[in-house]
Amino acid sequence: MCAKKDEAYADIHEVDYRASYMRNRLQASGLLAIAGRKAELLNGEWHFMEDPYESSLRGHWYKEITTDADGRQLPSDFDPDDWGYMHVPSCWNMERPELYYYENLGMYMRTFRYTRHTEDERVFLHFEGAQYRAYVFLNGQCIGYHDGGSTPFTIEITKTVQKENRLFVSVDASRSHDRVPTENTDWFNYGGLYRDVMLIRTGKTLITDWFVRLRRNSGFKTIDVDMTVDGVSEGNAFLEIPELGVKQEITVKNGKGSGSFYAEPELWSPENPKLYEVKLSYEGDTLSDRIGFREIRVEGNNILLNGKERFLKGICVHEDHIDMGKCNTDENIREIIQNLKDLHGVFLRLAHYPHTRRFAQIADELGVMLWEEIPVYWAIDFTNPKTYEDAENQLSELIKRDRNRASVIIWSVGNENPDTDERLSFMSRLAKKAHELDETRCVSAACLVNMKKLKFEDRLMEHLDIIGQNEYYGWYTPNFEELLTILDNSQPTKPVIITEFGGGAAAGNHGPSDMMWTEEFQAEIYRKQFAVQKKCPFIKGSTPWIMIDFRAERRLNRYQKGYNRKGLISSDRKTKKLAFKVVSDYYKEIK
Ligand code: GCB
Repeated sequence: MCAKKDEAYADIHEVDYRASYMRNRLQASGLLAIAGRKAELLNGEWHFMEDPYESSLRGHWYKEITTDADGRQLPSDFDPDDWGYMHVPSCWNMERPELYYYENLGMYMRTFRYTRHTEDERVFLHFEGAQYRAYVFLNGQCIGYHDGGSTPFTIEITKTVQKENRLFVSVDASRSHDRVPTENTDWFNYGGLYRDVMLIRTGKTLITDWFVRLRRNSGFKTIDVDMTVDGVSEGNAFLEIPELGVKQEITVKNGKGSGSFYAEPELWSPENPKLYEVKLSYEGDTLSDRIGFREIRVEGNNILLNGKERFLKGICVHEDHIDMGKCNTDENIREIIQNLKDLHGVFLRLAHYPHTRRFAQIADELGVMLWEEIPVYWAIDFTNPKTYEDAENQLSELIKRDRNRASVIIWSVGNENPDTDERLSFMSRLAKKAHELDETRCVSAACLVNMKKLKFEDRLMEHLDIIGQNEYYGWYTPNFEELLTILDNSQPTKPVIITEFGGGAAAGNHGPSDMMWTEEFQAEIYRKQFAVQKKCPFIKGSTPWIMIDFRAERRLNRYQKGYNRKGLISSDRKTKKLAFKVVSDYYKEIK
């Protein structure tokens, strides 16, 4: 392309250079259901350059202007075809030593060829995750941007795609106060295109979203389906579950369809993770998935799975790997689940943001119940309406992505936020939204103890189905007698999960059990915690903090060295600390 007069260097005076890229926000409403679709992966080696001054955005590099209006070559500052390579998906921090701490803008570019298969074909570009904001440019046009580092987004490119394509994605991994999460977290976000990128082709009409689930309180005998379509907005859709003999017609009107029908599925549970092939077709478009049917609800202080009381024997886990960062693999997920099983556990709290879609798919198969969370963490900008929009959108994208997963039983709207009016309004709205989008699961949040009243008390609890409660007796707070007082003072009318407790230990550091940072000290905290927790009738689950040590830039003492060491397993995964056995012995005992 050539520059218009004076266009080439105008950018150096432009302050609000991001504004022009922020017209088409990619959000939950445009997210495409991809289950069973044939995706063409755009993974592999992309050209990449770190761009800490955001020159690519300021200078509109995606337009690739190399000559002026008179055809004279410009001394341009970019040369994407000459940049080095970065693998997609990956976290750039783990790919090159000099990027270990890099959290600003990274510019990706790749070319791809496209040949239309059918006349009325529609084409979508789909990203499973880009940390944190992604600006997407195709063939010299800005086609949209997305906020939120852990949820997927889709852009239709039917009109922009050509035979030969140049795709630029600027990924901004910086932290700021108005984002979700905000700038201070006890983990490292990493940066980059760290999940799959793909092209999806459909016909003129397509199913954009579906929700298939067992209806609560139906005696496990009613399946409900909702769907949304784009294109032909009236017609008949068909839902099939061959193993159950289900062939159901669903009427679509104004782009939406709903149906309910009788079925008696074998119920999904950790002991019997039964999944059914489910297929939904409409106007030549088909979605298919393996879906489990189960009921989760609360009654008084109890959590009931398929009508039976369950104690949720669990543990928290971050999406963090010593070599891959946040870039997760099936093998890694299976290893985590194996560790959970070695602990005699059945439940994982996926902290503190949505983990890869593959997690819940594998948990469905292997019979693990999940708590999924959005990063409304600590000191979020609760008074900022844009921050709320971002949080609600991340929640909606997560729920749309995973609501056909039997393994997911709880949506969490956040973690450890102080009980202020602004936070109550922000988070109760999120809880309401989660209930609106999904009437079949429980909504929770990990709350703080009211230390003034020594009580589990938080105004948000009224809006939750299950109360998550973090406490660090034995570590940040010393006196276990006080924990007993707290439990005595609390009369929750809902089930409580102790969503965090634990302490730090450097793997291999041994000593007396009163010496901090030793494995013995950590193990002793667990013994004391369980001795207290098991006396408390309203505690219906526990998720100790945490399965594996994880990267946290704020942890800088000689034992931590940039890692939070509260894991039961070391960061290199070679050592199970002494506390692992304490948890495993305790869970083995309880039903
Ligand atoms: C917490 C946070 C968690 C931290 C943990 C800790 O309460 O929820 O994100 O990592 O404590 O280790 O202090």
